[in-house]
Amino acid sequence: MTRWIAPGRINLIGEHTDYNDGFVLPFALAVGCTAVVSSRDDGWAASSAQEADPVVVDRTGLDDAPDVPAWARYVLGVLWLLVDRGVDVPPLAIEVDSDVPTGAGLSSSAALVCSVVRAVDDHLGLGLDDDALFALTRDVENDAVGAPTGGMDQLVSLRGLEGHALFCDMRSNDTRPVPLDLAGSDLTVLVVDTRAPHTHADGEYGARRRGCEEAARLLGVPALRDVTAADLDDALARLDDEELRRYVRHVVTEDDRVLSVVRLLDEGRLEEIGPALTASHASMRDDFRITVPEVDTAVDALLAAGALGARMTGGGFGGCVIGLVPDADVDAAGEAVRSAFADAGFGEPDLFTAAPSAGARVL
Ligand code: GAF
Repeated sequence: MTRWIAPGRINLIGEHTDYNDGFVLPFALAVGCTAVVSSRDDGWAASSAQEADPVVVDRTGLDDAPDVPAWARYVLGVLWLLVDRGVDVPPLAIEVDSDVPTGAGLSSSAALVCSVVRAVDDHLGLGLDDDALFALTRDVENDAVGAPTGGMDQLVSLRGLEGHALFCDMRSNDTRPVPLDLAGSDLTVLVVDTRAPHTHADGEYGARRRGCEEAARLLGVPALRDVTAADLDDALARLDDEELRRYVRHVVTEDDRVLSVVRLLDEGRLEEIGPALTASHASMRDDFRITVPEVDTAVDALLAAGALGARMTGGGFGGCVIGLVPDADVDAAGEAVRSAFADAGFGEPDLFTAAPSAGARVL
């Protein structure tokens, strides 16, 4: 039986730009979710090594299965949406098993849906092309699960490449691997899982997205990607609402930072990207307002301990922080974060390193 794996991700830079048709620069992690598909006699069955009970449904639609838990909607949603697209999907059993931490902002859900999509496409011999695979994974999250996310996580889980970050244009969905030679630069991406609870994350994410769409409407552009850094002051002057102004400033400057980091990486100047990472964090903290005290504390501690740059990664309101740290300073940086958390009375963070790994593939 063929076993597919799809990875979680770290976003190096470009936060909340994907649903504004903008730019992102994530990389795939070594941890991932595996999926195996087999035939059965009747209905569709989803089982997970991380869940006690399998879920079995008949082959009807989403509306007929309102009680399916979220993890199984990611699995069965693939089949529901294929039926929607006119595919005759036979009775199937899908088994998944993941080592991506959940609730840490490392895209365990993208790993799940991407592994299932690749495994189902393979099992049924559908031959979906890159664009169709991506559209299906994104639609499962948006339509079958109901999370209004922007597609970055699925794109990098499908297309990540070892040793590279993935530059993604989220309007065209074109992607290009960009070298991220950490070892050759004696640098480490140190990840701090703050384990801060994701309070209000879902509602706040949707509110940011709606705010950005409203700002684009008021500015008369299809999406905030169409406001360039050169247009920013003029655009801000045309908005009355201070909150919308802050959203626009974050998205426009963040797109610009992604482009500047891509330029530096293309030129082999990895050790120079730190200031852009730190500026991205400041923009998320002060303008987009999606950080929490734990992530701000981790960023400050990493920078004070010698990180070249540090930022929260992912949707926000908790989750992980990354620091770009010289290899020689990694232990001290980790200690600095632990001690800052203890001083602030936060729970113990989890620390690990991350290297750019391959996207979805057969194991
Ligand atoms: C989450 C979403 F799933 C992504 O689409 C993206 O918007 C990210 O938050 C913020 O950059 O991971």
